[in-house]
This record gives sequence, structure tokens and C-alpha cells, in this order.
Amino acid sequence: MFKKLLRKKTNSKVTTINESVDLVKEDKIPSHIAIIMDGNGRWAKKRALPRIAGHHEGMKTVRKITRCACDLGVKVLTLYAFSTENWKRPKSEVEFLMRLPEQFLNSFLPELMERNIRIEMIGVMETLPSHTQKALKYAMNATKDNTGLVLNFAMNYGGRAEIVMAIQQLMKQVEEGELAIDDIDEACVNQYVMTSHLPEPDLLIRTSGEVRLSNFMLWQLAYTELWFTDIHWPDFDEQCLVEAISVYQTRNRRYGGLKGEETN
Ligand code: V07
Repeated sequence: MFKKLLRKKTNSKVTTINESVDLVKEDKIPSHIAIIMDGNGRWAKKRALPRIAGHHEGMKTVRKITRCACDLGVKVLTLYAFSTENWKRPKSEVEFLMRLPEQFLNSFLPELMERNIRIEMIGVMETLPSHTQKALKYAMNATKDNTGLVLNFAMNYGGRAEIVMAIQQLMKQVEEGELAIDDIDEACVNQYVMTSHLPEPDLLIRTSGEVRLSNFMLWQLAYTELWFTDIHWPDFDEQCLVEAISVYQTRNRRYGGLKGEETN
């Protein structure tokens, strides 16, 4: 399964990737992992390469981490591929990014089928270029009956916009007399966020040193464990994922209020 023999030193004991995989598998594997895949541009700059070279390398990391999450038994992997803010980047870079889903799927779709992986999407599809939409719809349709890992891409996604859309839909129900304002609760809002059918993320990973959420899954991350690393996304590997999971496992997960979480 993990052919590469990566070696890591822990307290003078040498652990292989296979040994650390076995170790995390003994404990609870997070059902849903969400990742902010940051640092592709910085990775390229460090090597005097164009930013698009970083994005291309980042796409290879998506493949690697999808395989690893699948092998570990993760149920949902949500990847922040394109934010609503990303439209502000140079036109040529946006055009390159919008071709990545096609590139990724052209080579990886057969393996996704073999691995029983289902592709899903959150975000606004309608304003993506038609060739990108076509590739995404094709992949979602081809994998719709797969029952294994859900590979959920956040494309043209913004957390606040998602909450605004949920409010608008709830208000429509109120306007039509189908819902009373006093009956609006968290479960109602949950029905209208784009992940309503998925479990909330147990673990959020952000690469490349920034320590913020940047408008990602604001509603869903309320109780999620957060893990940040300085490693740029193209350098992120199986060992990093296993380390993030093992940190998640050692943390005492205290849902707000349930076990007397200290809030002040
Ligand atoms: C993108 C590579 C990963 C680092 C982050 C930015 C660049 C894979 C996809 C993708 C999306 C949907 C899909 C299949 C693949 C992707 C964009 C950018 C826009 F169905 N990587 N990747 N999409 N990057």
C-alpha cells in the first residue's frame, strides 16, 4: 500500500511511514478531513518557477493525498480548490486553474472508479467556464454510484456567500408561510448549507504557514480540530497527513459545553 519507505526520527526511534500508518489506524480516523491547499505559488517562487508550475505540482499532491486518505479509511475529503476570491488573480492564472479539473480527471478518473471514490462539489457551478463545468458534471455523474471515499472539491466557494444563500432560502420559506421565524434553529440552517448531506469536518488542515480560515466552511468548522503546517501544499505528503491525524487523535475533543469546555 505505502511502498515508499519514508523515515522519520522520533525520540531517536526510527519509524517508517508504514509503521506510523499502522499506529494511527489503531485509533479513530477522522471521518471528514478538510484541507486548505495553500502555498503553491510560494513553492514555485522558491524554485524560480512560474506560479502555474506550483499549481500543477499541487494537483499531483491532490492525487497522492486522495490515495492516502482512501487507504486510511477517511469517509470525506474536502479540498479548497478555488475560492470566490481567486477570480482576482491574473486572467492567465485563472484560465490555467480552470483547466486543472479536466487534466486531473483525464488521467485519474479510471483510478477513482477502481477505488470506488465519488466526486462531489460545493460552490457556485454556474459562473465557472463551460468547459470546467462540463468536466465536473461528467465526473460527478460517472462516480455518482460509488460508495467509498467522497472527494469533495470546493470550487468557486465562499463560506459567507454560502450562509447568505441559506438565509435567502429560509426567508423564502418564511415569506411563503411555510416556516415561522421562531422555528428557525441550527438544524434548519444546516438543511440549506451545501454540505447538508455530509458529516461536519473533524479535522481541518491548512498548509503553508497562514493561520486563518479565509472564508472556508465557516458554518461547518464550528467544532473542528484545526492543524496548521508551514509545509507548502506541493511538498505535503503521506507522512504529513498521518502526522496531522495523530495530533488530532491525541487532542481531547471536547464539544462546547458537553464536557465543560473552558471558554474564558
Ligand atoms: C487545483 C491544484 C491543487 C492546489 C490548489 C490550487 C490548484 C485538483 C482540482 C480538481 C477540481 C475538481 C475536480 C477535479 C480536480 C483542482 C483547481 C485547482 C481549480 F473535479 N487540483 N486543482 N481544481 N489546484
